[in-house]
Amino acid sequence: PEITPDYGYEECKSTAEWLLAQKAARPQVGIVCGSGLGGLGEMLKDQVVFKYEDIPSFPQSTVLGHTGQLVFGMLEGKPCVCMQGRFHLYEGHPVQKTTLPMRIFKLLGVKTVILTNAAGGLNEDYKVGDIMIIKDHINMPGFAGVNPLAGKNDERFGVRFPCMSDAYDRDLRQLAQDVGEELGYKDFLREGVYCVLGGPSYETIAECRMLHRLGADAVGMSTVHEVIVARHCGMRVFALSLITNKAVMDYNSEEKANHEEVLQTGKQRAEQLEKLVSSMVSRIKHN
Ligand code: 6GU
Repeated sequence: PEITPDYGYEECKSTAEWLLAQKAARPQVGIVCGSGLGGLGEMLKDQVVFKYEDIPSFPQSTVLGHTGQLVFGMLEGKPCVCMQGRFHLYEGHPVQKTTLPMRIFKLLGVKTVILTNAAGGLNEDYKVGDIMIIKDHINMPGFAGVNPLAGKNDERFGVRFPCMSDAYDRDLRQLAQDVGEELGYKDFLREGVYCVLGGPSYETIAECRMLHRLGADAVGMSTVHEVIVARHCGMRVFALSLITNKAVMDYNSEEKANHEEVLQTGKQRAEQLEKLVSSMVSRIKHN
């Protein structure tokens, strides 16, 4: 009989066990690749690859620039799992479904989650191609009650009211600064606040101005919900935005946000972003 997915503990557990039974090695680090940034997955050695459609209870990815596969393998000698393609609210998934992979990561044994995304720059100092270390977020859909933890809480994952003031691990952010400096990335490495919106339409000029005034440095359509669920179940989190375009803040501007520009910028800076992440992974310690 068809089982209605509830995205609960038992369902996550059986998916994790199914994956491990297919000779996937227990990963310590879980990586989520943003639009056009799936190249990280190709850096893994000794790969075991699963198409999302073949994984029990796994959602399907529908966006151009997102491959839709889960890759297990070794990065810098550490067992990792990498999502090439993630799930977004704008695809029509319920928010709990977009974050299901985080709970599967947890049950696979992941200790640290690294997320990447493409984002629009709101901070006027930011340039296209900048890499922003996320230090905090604004969960705009959360203000309207869209939170992946809404509903019955399962204590096996975490507490009813999880803290979010320490969501973006300070030590990992420092590590990124150190590694970035060593790699010579100082001129384009930033640290700032990421604001998530539901999408899929890009922001109006008035919306960009509002978000900027509210303290957001970059705006996008992902990551925050995954971070909330990852923190709820006690994984460490690190996240990066690639600034693929500048959010339009001026009524005289001729610029228009578009997905092609987002993917194009991703291509130009992807290699450096991947190098930053892999160098970090080589230095992450798990006790
Ligand atoms: Cl300008 N806005 C949003 N919401 N997401 C983006 C973006 C802009 N650029 C890349 N992703």
